[in-house]
Amino acid sequence: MARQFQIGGEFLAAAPHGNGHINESWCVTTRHAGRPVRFILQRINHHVFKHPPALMQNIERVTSRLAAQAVCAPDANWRVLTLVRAHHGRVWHADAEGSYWRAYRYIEDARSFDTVESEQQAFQAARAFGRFQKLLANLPAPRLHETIPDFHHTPKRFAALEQAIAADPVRRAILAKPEIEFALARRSITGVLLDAGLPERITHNDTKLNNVLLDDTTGEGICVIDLDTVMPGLAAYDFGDLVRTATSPSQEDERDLSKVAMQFPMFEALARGYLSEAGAFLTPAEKLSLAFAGKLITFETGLRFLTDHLAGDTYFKIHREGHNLDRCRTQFKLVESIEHQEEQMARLVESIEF
Ligand code: ADP
Ligand code: GN1
Ligand code: MG
Repeated sequence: MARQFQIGGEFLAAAPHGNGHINESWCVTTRHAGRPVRFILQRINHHVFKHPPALMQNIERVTSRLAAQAVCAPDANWRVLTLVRAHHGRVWHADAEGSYWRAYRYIEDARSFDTVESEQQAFQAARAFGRFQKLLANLPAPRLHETIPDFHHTPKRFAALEQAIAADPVRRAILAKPEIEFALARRSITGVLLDAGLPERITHNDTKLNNVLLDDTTGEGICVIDLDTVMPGLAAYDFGDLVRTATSPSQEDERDLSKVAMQFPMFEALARGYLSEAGAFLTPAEKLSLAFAGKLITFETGLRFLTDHLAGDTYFKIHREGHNLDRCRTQFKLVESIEHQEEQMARLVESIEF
């Protein structure tokens, strides 16, 4: 597959790369003028992303826009994902089985983290996503394609859970009773962001900590990656998913729930990092929505894991029996932890000047 793209040089190796739940990625190494050069090759999951060419058009527009702005800021250290074209000139290649592929140049001397290790990392990650939103705020028309319609429509996610409970196709509802009850008791929060009259922005929508690369030497957040879900959304979704993935020291599938907790200093670092960039365009109402968004997106992600567990694990890749239920449990534990600190979180966000 690597040979379908304009990566040149002599093919040396390819190995699976990353921990994503949806697509498949490989790191490809070739030799150019005696030196190794790396690329990321990805197969897009077309069961999840139904129109890969439209998705790739979004990514092409977004990366071009970011690259154009990088030219205007030559002293900035941030970098932009660069697509590598296939030999026929498009930025994707469809194989004989109907799968769509793409390639990016590898961003060297930087890496992503699955769990947060320091406040500095939280600050840097949030700052990079805030800058990403800021740089895309005035993307010229047309509107980006919705690569997954209603992606963060929490009431629809809630309805999907109710349907999975009713259908119970693999008879798992009985063993997930505590999680189902936890979810059903919180229906009233599902519509809060949608009903708040917040403006539509271009958002990333999958801002988990491992979707930003931090510089190996300086720790600076230098590149936002995983752009499949970049589309119209609410600014709060991106901040919320950062709270979900960068405030607890635990893995998303940790089985020891005593390790799962929203650490306030990490939240503060996220809020300061995000607002240091996004503060330039956010309205007061959007700023107010940030503290709540962490709880909502964590809850929503828990709903999605629980729904997939009940449906028989058809969406998220799993690596063990009950994996999605374990993931759901960490999300709900984190929701509880946030519930205990909600007021303090809101006060902190309010107090940050920008
Ligand atoms: P997934 O949808 O599987 O999460 P990602 O696009 O996030 O796919 O890529 C998986 C991992 O590969 C990332 O967490 C990151 O560590 C690495 N990665 C992706 N793209 C690049 C790139 N251009 N340069 C360096 N590393 C990358
Ligand atoms: C998926 O592709 P990946 O692993 O970055 C999912 C996100 C979830 C996340 C949970 C397209 O993200 O929405 O928040 O898993 N992506 C899609 O870890 O559904
Ligand atoms: Mg990813």
